[in-house]
Amino acid sequence: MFEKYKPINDKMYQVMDNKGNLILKDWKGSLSDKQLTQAYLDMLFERTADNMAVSFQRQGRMNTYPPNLGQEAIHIAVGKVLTADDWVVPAFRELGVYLAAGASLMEIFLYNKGNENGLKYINAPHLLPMSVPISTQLLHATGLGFSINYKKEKGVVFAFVGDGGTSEGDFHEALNFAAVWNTPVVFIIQNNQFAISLPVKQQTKSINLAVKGIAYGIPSLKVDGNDFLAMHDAVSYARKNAADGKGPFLIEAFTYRMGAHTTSDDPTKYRTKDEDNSWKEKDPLNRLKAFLTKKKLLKGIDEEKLVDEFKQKIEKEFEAAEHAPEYKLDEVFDSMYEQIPDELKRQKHAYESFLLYKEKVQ
Ligand SMILES: Cc1ncc(C[n+]2csc(CCOP(=O)(O)OP(=O)(O)O)c2C)c(N)n1
Repeated sequence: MFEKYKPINDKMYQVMDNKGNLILKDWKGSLSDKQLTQAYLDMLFERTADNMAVSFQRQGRMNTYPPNLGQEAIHIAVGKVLTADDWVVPAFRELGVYLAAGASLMEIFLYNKGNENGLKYINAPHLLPMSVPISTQLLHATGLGFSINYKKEKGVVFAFVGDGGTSEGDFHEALNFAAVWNTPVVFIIQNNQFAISLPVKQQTKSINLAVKGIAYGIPSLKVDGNDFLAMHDAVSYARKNAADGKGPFLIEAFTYRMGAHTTSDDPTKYRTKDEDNSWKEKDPLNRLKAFLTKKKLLKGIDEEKLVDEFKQKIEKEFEAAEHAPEYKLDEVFDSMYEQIPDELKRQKHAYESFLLYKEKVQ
């Protein structure tokens, strides 16, 4: 299906242009009109929640937050192909995927308020916690894939990493072993052009990031990550490939982080207005919306009213996070070892003394 898109030729798989017109004239997707419309609404929900998360942080009600603005097509495409048998191994910028896997917004807000209970994902048993140490999660993904084969289970692992993460040794080890052991892992590189302030051109001399998979013997594809239709084709194919026992697949989702790296970052320091504006034309929501509008699929949908309803729902989830109980100190120390080592006991005691001191001085 993707023979024409060899990474070595740097050809990117795209289905529609920036105005929602089909580039591949005889293209037929696998989603119904209803599912396509729902995908757009899911992207809209992700964007609304993401914008509100940034504003909660600005109001001083939440800690640092990594915005997802511009990367929603990747997330919702994966959300649409996930099955209950599949696993999600995140980095930290995949909001729509966490929700599709069953995490609640309340949990996500809770985590970003510094409460680790937010990583429990009560209704998402196959979603791993976000991974702040860059690329370490990919080794877990390969291990999970190995265990699926070993236990003869069904299911596929979706593993995420950023462009910057491809420079870490863990990325290379994970890909190598995933290929050698023929593990059912779909690696998705969200190439959003920057690792904080470092542009991808200074990250690697490779022609693109998809070729890195080819080097390890993994079929790989560069995809327009702002084109929902292309992303959905790619992740559906990769999932089937893995589920059929054909091993890992790598997707470079070519996109742009339209917001800041996190709420502590100021991107105007390292990129230009022109660059930002050129990517606004490729906004993934506008593109899918234009495609659906041409097919008259958005008739009868009052977007403004819908966004208002989304906002009320999101506000409720945030308030629930604000009223959630504090986590117990024991939880910070007790989960790693069966028997807590002396050094950790010492640290726990020191921390307890600090908390008592804080209580006294407040
Ligand atoms: C091992 C490690 N090194 C450095 C950092 C600091 N750090 C946090 S995010 C980041 C950039 C990550 O960029 P990328 O992988 O492209 O993902 P993006 O943030 O663009 O989604 C860095 C260097 C870290 N968290 N972990």
